Amino acid sequence: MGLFQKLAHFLGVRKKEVNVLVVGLNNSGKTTVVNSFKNEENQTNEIVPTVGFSVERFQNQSLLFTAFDMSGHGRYRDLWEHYYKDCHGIIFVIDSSDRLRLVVVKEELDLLLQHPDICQKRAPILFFANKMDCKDSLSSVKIAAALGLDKIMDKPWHIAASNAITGEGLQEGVEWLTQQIREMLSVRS
Ligand SMILES: Nc1nc2c(ncn2[C@@H]2O[C@H](COP(=O)(O)OP(=O)(O)O)[C@@H](O)[C@H]2O)c(=O)[nH]1
Ligand SMILES: [Mg+2]
Repeated sequence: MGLFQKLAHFLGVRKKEVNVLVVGLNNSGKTTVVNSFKNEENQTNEIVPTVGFSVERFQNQSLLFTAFDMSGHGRYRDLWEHYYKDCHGIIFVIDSSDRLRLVVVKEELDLLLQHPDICQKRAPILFFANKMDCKDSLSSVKIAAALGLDKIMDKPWHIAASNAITGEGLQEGVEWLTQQIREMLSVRS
């Protein structure tokens, strides 16, 4: 069974829709990650366009992925924060070769973690230290340290180095996220 099918399979037995947000700065690799989850059949892809801001949504069975860029100098913040309320899990994609913008990534992560719709829930966060194949990329350990991930106490989190183009590292990450969402939903029901 493929990666995505595994996740959809266990979630498919549930009536409830499960929402996974895919966030990160522009150019980090979100669209590439989401595309790697798609299979040929049974997929819908909706792009919600707004001037200067777009949201990509992709649904398969009861699993809905919503991806957007955390950029635009905060002008579109209200538009993307609107999606925080209903999310069950978050995939945070980082370009690990973009050292200059790591400080911006940290600012966005801190704002995400402080947001009222996120800080109240135990939604698991999967970080992809993406573009691990690039010459200048930082290791996942260094990214975790730069972002202060060890300070996240109230939510399960995990960081995996990835290459979204070849798919390397994606499976490990998604398996972790699947397990976490499963536990979270079974505790609640
Ligand atoms: N070398 C390398 N390039 C990547 C990787 N993931 C994405 N890219 C490239 O980075 C660029 C931005 O990717 P995209 O998925 O559009 O980023 P988004 O803006 O976050 O949706 C594209 O040219 C991708 O082909 C990766 O793991 N390694
Ligand atoms: Mg994109």
